[in-house]
Amino acid sequence: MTTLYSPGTLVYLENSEQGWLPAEVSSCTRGAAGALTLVLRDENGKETTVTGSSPSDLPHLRNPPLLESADDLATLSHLNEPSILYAVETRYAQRKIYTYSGIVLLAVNPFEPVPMYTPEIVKAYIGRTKGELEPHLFAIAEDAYAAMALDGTGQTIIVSGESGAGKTESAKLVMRFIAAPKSPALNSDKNSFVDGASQVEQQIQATNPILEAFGNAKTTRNDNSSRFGKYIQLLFDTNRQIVGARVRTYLLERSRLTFQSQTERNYHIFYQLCAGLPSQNLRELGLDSDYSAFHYLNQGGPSTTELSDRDKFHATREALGIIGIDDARQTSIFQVLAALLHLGNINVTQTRTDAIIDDEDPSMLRAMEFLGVNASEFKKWTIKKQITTRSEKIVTTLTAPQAVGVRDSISRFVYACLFEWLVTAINESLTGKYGDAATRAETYIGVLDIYGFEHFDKNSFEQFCINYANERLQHEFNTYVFKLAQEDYVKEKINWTFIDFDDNQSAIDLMEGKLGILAILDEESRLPLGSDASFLQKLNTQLDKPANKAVYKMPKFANAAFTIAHYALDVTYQVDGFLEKNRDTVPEEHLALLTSSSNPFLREVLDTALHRVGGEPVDPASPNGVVSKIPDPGRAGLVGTGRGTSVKKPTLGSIFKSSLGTLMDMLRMTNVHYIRCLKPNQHKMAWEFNSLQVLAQLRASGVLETIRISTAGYPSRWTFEDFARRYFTLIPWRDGPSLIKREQFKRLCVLIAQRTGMDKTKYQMGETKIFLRTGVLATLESLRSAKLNAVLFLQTNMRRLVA
Ligand code: AD9
Ligand code: MG
Repeated sequence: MTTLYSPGTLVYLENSEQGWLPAEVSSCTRGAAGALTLVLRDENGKETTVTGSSPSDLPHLRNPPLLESADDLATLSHLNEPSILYAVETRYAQRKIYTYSGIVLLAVNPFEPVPMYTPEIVKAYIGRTKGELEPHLFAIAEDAYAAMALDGTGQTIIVSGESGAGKTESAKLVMRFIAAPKSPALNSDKNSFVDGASQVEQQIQATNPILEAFGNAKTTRNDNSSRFGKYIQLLFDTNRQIVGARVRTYLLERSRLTFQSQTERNYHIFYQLCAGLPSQNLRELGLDSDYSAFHYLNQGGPSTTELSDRDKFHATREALGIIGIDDARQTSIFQVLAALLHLGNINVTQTRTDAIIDDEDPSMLRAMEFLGVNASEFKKWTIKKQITTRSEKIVTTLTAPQAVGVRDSISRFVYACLFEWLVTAINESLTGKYGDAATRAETYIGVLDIYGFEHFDKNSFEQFCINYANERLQHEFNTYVFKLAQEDYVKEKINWTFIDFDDNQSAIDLMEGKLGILAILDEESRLPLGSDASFLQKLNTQLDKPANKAVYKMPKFANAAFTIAHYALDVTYQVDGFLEKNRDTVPEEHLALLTSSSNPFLREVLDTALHRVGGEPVDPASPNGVVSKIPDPGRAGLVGTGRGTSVKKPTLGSIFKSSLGTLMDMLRMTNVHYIRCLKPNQHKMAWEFNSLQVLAQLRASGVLETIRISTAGYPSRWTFEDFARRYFTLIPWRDGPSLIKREQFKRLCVLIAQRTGMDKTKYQMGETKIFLRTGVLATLESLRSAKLNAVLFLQTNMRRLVA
């Protein structure tokens, strides 16, 4: 410890506002009990005294200025939280938004257009390996492409980060790079299509405006927030040519359709429709460019993006056309959307106890006309409920709020089916009508754009699902990075004490295990009299026990809530609404009305969404009945293969769990690449960096955890041969070449370590590889380049002398 700190040593001083401040040791005294007292001077000249006897009590060491903005954090000689943060911040200030952290690419949102995606830059990254150029999304994309091209192994690029961090933009750029690497128009307007691009490339790009129109909305965090998870597989044939693609979506947020908070909006498509459709068509649909009359649109605050809604509408229509949805079908889609808006305006009132709807309610008549459903049947089953017991059927009346609940559940259900239908249509177009692209495909690169970890003031079922997904992704990440690393140590028989990294398996078990939260929720959801309150009670009796102490907590101050200790953070969930959201039911009678609608388009939409084509359940893995070699990440269906009362309707939670399971199986079969997007500040300001906020995200993304593990271990590992061939120049010239010739690589490695005076605690020799701690490679590299320069200098001067 005495050697670590001396006057002049650069350190970080902990600071409650900024996280850490750079400082310098100005004096250093050792006390009687071995405690060290340091006087630190920060950049403003302010002095602070720190005393401690173990490294954890003393300030973190800071890197020399030359290394502070290294483009791979793994190469920093001091790896600690402040150094990482400082490196990312320094780079961001230099307009360098990308930084590697070992296998992860960190991407800080610039919040303004940056000239980093031009055709020249695209070209520069093609064919280059990851370390050759500045860190970039394109380097990750090229890395994935090269790995796929090498032996056909499937690849997945996982893009994560909190809302507004830049996942969707990054995913689009990656897709563009992979799908159209030589395209000249990559830097053109984001929503225009690449000129001269092949049909496949055009179709792939068309998926973005469509999915964004129907699945993105303005939220407080992001004006264009994705409200669903997306996995797109770009399919390649044996010649590594792109032949098609396949999209899977996860858990579209349904509540938004019928409710938005004041600062948010409904899905973009509704505003686009009102702003962009010619007035004649608007009139036919009973709509108006002023949408304030619609309950589903006027709860949200005034829109700030109205101007572009019209342009976006044209982009959406163009994209729909490209994937083969012609004008007539587009009109059918718009009719269903209009029907939903009218549905939301159905006036439900109440007598003393019972809900009533006027037989002539104009919104109801219009909505039913467009949906092709009998209005009086609709009305009946909106204000009444039928319960089937073993012996009889009992009809009861509903209250007005309950009837509104039924009305809104129908809107959400139809919209979710429409979204599912669109995804199917996109896939038909991208795999070819008869699925021939899927048959021709030999391998693929998948891009996963999924919601990051969420924790708000009030967290509900949606946050539970999102955080559950993140918990599983984090687990895969841990497994990938840490377990594989440790297995390598065992295989190579090096001395290694297993460090106990924070495995989050217990949190996952708590959520999805046989007796876990999702299971208890499903059980409760199936009880006719189940309630959020009794769900919580069951959670507490079954889960609040010593075995779960570390992960499950009953919050002290919040009522009707439970807390999970996630890998990133403790999150408290309010149980209010869990049951209803999980059940996600439309009454059976309404389902029957909708599926026998006189509107053939609506019937098709529902049949597709319910996984029934031609009346028969379809294998979701091959929607066209075509068998593909490419494993399918599964689809997040809405309702299982059964209809009617005999088959249990799967709950949203169970559907999500199974589609996540399929996705994880799939990830395990691929090489995984990670992009972690970071949001530098909460108000979307270009080039403003809030250290504490970024630090929280680095923690939540597991990046810091990876670094902690890798500094404890041996992050660099080279085969004896690679190491020997690179560094044999560092030992006397007679020995090197002759040992290389005799292929005595291990012996060479030992010699190199000895002759360069490598610290014995900094490396270990395995069976086939040499393992190095952080920082060692940096030293060797600088020795090597010094040596090479010296040789070069000698050669040049010798030549001159001879001449
Ligand atoms: V959410 O979880 O879907 O709410 P994302 O997807 O993480 O979120 P998004 O990609 O939509 O965020 O980015 C938010 C905004 O940041 C974009 O609308 C752009 O204005 C801005 N952004 C993101 N990445 C870039 C970039 N590489 N260059 C310029 C960017 N602007
Ligand atoms: Mg997004």
